[in-house]
Amino acid sequence: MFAAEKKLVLSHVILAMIALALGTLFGPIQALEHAGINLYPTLQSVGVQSYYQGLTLHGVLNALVWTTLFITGFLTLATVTTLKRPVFKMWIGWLGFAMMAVGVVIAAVPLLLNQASVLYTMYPPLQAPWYYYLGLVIFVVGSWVSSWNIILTVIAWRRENKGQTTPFMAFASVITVVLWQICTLGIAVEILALIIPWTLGLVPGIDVQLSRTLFWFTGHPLVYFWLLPAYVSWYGMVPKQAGGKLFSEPLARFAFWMFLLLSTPLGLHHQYLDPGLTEGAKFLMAVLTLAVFFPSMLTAFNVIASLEIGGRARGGKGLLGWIRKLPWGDPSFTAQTLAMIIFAFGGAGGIINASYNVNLVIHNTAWVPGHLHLTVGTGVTLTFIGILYWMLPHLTGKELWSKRVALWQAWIWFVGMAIFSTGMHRLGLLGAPRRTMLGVAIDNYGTSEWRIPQLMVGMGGMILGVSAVLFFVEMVMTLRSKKKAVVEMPIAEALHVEPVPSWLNNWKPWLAGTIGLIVVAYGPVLIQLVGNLASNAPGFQLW
Ligand code: HAS
Repeated sequence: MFAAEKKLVLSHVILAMIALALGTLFGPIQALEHAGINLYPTLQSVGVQSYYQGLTLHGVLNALVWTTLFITGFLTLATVTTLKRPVFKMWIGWLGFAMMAVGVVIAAVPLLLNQASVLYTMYPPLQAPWYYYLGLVIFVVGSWVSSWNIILTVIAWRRENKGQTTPFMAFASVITVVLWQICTLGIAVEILALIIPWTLGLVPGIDVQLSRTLFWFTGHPLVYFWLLPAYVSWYGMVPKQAGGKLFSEPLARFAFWMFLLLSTPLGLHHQYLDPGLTEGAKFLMAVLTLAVFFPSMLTAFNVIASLEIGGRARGGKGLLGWIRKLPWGDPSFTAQTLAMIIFAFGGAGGIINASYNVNLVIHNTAWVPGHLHLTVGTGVTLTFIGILYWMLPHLTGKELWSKRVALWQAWIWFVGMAIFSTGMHRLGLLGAPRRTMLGVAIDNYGTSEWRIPQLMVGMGGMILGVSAVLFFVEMVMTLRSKKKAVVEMPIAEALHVEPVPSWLNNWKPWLAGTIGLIVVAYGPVLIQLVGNLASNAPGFQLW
């Protein structure tokens, strides 16, 4: 079924994996640098000029390109399969994919030439050539085009099935891409109205604070754009893989609405320490950030309850005996469940980050990359890897090459990340800065207490490198395999089939609430920043 759609999705997934392969290459190299082994002088002979160029490639390819391509492909597949309906228009899907591919190629040129080492946050006044930002715009617009196709598919289905409730995974996919549409308006305005005129020399300078604020308007909900597709799988697929059912579908739908409502008006929690933004606005966004804890806890409860149903259906007894009975021999299940466990620690760290005064201790320290590797680097990425363990066979009709290798890969990632991010968190608490060559910095302003966590970062990074190699070997060997297999998408049933209340099936109030909250939270901030516009910062290339 859906041969044409499968081809489209496979193209997304393969390009996503190529980006991940190149991006992760720099992970162990950076980790080794933190442990005092600096390979960058050697890498100059192959064109990588500095730690900062490597870090930018790592961040852009992993956090932006791998995630966005995988997500648009995966959500397209989840939508058409659960609606049992072809995609709205095939050509729209290919257009979106082609734009993303072209955008990546354009942005890759200055990145590889070391002209765009501005890190993935691209904070002005660091300045890359104009065509780097153009490449990013084309990439993001491509992801919009793919998202519109998902939205139009669901609209068409709703017309054809009047009065019926949209199946959960299609519903959750649409919420995710609508969130993406709304939140990327920030970065679109930043690049088109501020950065490109500035890089072309059409204006004397740039307003640094306004551009940072527009960046985080997108940059925070971006993390939920990464996370929600993982939740689509944790709610919609993992319960089936566990041998059970989804504990409560209405609760899952409610959590998704809450994410749509609350994801965007939070960006200032990345800017607590920025001057020129009012305390009131920072306080409001701190409160809203802590409110996101609520749908996250609903998710934890619902997902763990669903796992328990599965474990007990497989014969698990006692308070925790069901955990042992879960299908730990299935690499797709194991990778995703390990991702959940690691994510719980990342989420707890997020609450620490969000606490206004505690943020003073960790902001701009190595703690933050510790947090982001638990969340996007594992909660999300290891989940996507787990999904690929059934999805690649599903798309290609080929059997997964080796279950055993895939299982080792997941466990090695889990152990490597636990060591790596504990090292990063400790370094942060000891005051080590982020985005800094720590191996070099220790001679100037480090202390002997940094030594052990630095070694943990180096060691954890190498272990993660081994896991990444196993993953890519698994994927390449599966693609080359001659063994045929028919693997279906796992779709979980709900424990109780109950009618979804109309307030959970009606877009209008939720969209109105989302837009209203954004206006309340960001309106005064933007009015103040635009009112005091200071387009005076020249561009710098410090690398
Ligand atoms: Fe964050 C910085 C606050 C979640 C990613 N975050 C970052 C950055 C990234 C990032 C990339 O308030 C760095 C950006 C940069 O470069 O500067 N974050 C939070 C909060 C949450 C949170 C409150 N972050 C995420 C997610 C991310 C992500 C998700 C990516 C996917 N974050 C911050 C703040 C900063 C920040 C500040 C700025 C720091 C600074 O000063 O610069 C929350 O949404 C987290 C809630 C989640 C939970 C976990 C629930 C657990 C679940 C799993 C349950 C299942 C289990 C399995 C346990 C509370 C759902 C059981 C299994 C069995 C077998 C039984």
